[in-house]
Amino acid sequence: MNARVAETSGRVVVLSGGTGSAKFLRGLQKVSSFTVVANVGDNAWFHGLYVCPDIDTVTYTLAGIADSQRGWGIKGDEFKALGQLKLLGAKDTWFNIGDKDMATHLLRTSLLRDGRSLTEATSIIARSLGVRRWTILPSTDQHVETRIMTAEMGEMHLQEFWVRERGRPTPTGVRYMGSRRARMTEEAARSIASAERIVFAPANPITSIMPILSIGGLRDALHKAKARKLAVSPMVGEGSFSGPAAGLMVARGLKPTSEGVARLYKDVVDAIIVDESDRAQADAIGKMGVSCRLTSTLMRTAGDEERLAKVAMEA
Ligand code: FO1
Repeated sequence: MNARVAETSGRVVVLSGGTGSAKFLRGLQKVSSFTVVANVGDNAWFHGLYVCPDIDTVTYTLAGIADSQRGWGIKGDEFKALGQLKLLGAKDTWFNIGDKDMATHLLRTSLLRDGRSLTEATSIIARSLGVRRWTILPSTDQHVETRIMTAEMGEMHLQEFWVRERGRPTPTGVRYMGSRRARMTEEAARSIASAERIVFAPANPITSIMPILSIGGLRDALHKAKARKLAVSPMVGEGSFSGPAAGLMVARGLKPTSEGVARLYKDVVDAIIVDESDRAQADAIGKMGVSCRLTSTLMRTAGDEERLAKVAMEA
């Protein structure tokens, strides 16, 4: 392991996506040290820069500089460079990269061009922003891309589907391009193998957690891990807190509910935390061999975030 990458902090590992996961991690920050194994399937190239939205959302959140209202980017950021790019006729200016956020992508891209791995670049950026107690690890150093098949417009990158097309085309399928060739990083493998508890954050199962599980070696590593493994369901009723989870679950032939999430994760988790309003699903989940813990999963306040994190540490 490179000397610049911090040793795994604590023995709690969180598999994480972006917005929903960030709230949960903000609560967990008050309760425990942890290592994040982050999704990379939403990574994309814009204006020659390598943008890693989920890694950055987690980094900015743990650094206390995230725009938590919007759910992505840096609070108080401006979009002057993007405005100038629009003026110059650049393409793909629908993806709103802020000026300070752009500095992250500039540094990361130049580190990658200098031969550093994504793991090293992530560590350097996180440490520069003051994130020391928590370790953020990309699930792989290779490029993996979540691609959405749609009825109206064919296949596209997740960011094109969600941001450019505002999630409007009907999703008919999902694939994780490059995931079969990609290998989990040594750092992620080590943290999973030595974890006492592995938590799947309340993240979009199809665009945040499944791209992580699709990476070579990762599912096996979870099977072998001695840790208690539990998921926090992002679904309440037939919808999610944010993002396109429900439509994408239906496209994968799953119920857009916590029961559907449990079916997706049943071979890799021992337990799932489900919103108490969905207690009617507890029996079906139990029959899958996954134990079901009911509690309020809403995270409206900092107190809610911390309380849910505590439940996830005890369940
Ligand atoms: N989401 C949007 O809905 N619109 C945007 O313009 C946008 C820009 C953006 C820039 C940097 C970044 O790190 C994230 C950004 N996101 C934006 C969020 C992102 O599209 C997704 O929510 C995640 O990739 C899924 O976790």
